[in-house]
Amino acid sequence: MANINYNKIEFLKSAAYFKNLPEDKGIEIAFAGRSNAGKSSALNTLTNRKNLAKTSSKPGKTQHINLFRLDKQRVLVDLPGYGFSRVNRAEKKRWEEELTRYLEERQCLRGIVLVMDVRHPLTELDRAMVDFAESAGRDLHIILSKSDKLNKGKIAASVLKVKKDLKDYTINITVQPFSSLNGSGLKELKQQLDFWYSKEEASIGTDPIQQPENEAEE
Ligand SMILES: Nc1nc2c(ncn2[C@@H]2O[C@H](COP(=O)(O)OP(=O)(O)O)[C@@H](O)[C@H]2O)c(=O)[nH]1
Ligand SMILES: [Mg+2]
Repeated sequence: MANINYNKIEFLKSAAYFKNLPEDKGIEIAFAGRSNAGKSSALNTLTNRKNLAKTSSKPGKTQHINLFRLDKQRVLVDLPGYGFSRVNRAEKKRWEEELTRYLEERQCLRGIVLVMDVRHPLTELDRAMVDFAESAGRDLHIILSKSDKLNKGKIAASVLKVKKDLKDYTINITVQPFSSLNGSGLKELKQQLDFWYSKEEASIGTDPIQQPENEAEE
């Protein structure tokens, strides 16, 4: 299994629409979660950056799909957070359509990391996200963030509850606690990503994905 250096990451592209995404090549892993769940912090902790997400998202572009390149074949995708009250209905609808398309059609999407607050996981919108993943047949790795806010017993109870609530889904779902504050769970997260990025390595092909762009797409 590949041992990937997650610190070696560069901005690739920012896409408002599915059609603006780079060519469907290599392996993508997407991070999703409701706004404020700790997705940006988790990405920053993973990549050892102060503000990875900010490097690409200009104001007003929070609803874009941001792609970052780890190497020629491996891409990390930062999906827009959901449940954001500032987003109007039209914007929400557009986002749902683009997300559905991304989950259903993107061949190179290997797995989704879903970030949820360990203290209140599986909100209605999280459920909708899990259902999206289930109907698109996409495997999920759930990280229960902000684990530094709870004691060991309560963390274990939250993990167990999420596993139990999701036991009837047919996709592979793994669950782990995580803290961007103290780095606990980082090793497990990297192991899962290494696994996904290594899966079917032989079939990735030799063509590199496109080169990074400096200009973000409208
Ligand atoms: N205590 C603690 N706070 C966190 C953690 N991760 C994120 N936060 C805080 O939660 C808030 C939202 O985090 P952010 O990463 O921006 O969430 P996003 O909207 O999902 O990208 C910020 O105030 C973070 O400092 C964590 O692991 N522990
Ligand atoms: Mg964020």
